[in-house]
Amino acid sequence: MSPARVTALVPARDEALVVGRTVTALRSIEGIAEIVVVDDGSRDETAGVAGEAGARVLRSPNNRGKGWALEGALARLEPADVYLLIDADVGETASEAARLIEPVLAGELDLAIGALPPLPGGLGTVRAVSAWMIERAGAMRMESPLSGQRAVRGDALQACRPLARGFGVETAMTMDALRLGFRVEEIPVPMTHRLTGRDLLGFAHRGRQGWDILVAGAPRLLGLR
Ligand SMILES: Nc1nc2c(ncn2[C@@H]2O[C@H](COP(=O)(O)OP(=O)(O)OP(=O)(O)O)[C@@H](O)[C@H]2O)c(=O)[nH]1
Ligand SMILES: [Mg+2]
Repeated sequence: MSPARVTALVPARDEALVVGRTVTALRSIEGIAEIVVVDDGSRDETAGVAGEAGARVLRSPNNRGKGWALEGALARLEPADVYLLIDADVGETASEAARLIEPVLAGELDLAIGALPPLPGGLGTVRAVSAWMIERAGAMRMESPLSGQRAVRGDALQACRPLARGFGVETAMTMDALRLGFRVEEIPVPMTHRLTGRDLLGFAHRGRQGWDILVAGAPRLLGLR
């Protein structure tokens, strides 16, 4: 039997400062066949830095948001047995993602979600809304419902397509996977990412996240999707 094909997908927008370290760390994980950086209309050198670090780069000239960028990448890529989704801003700590791949490769889980140590930052409102929706839809209590660090079996990810737009992608994927009966668990991972603070930009970011999560989650809660 040939080994399972694992593809890493790294959504990135304006991450030139860190994406190189993330890609390098992913390259240290055994068994990843391909690392694909999904650069979504970055205004900086993200694509060049990612390519130099050894990633394949799928680049879109316009910004489509995280979920649709990932959906577009899946449509273009050769199917994989397992996908590893890793945010571009986790840097060196991406090497810890091996802990997410293992239970999926072992057939123990269909979707392994990385629970990162809590960072100070926001008020937790967006996270609470996401967690509430997931609990309503799938009776699972989550610490890190917004975590973009996840390993997922190819068939489970296919069943959750089309992915929700923008920052709704994680919440919707978890709701869909639970509804469809896939085995979903959180795995603690000692990873970190860029801290979004309590300044104006931080609140704008959270507003966008919250909106995307409501737009993705509401139809699922109402059974419309
Ligand atoms: N492809 C794509 N990636 C994006 C887009 N916006 C953000 N990303 C990437 O998605 C990942 C998560 O975005 P962040 O801005 O770090 O958001 P977050 O970590 O969920 O938010 P906080 O926890 O509040 O900091 C990062 O790797 C971003 O570069 C986008 O429009 N398109
Ligand atoms: Mg982040």
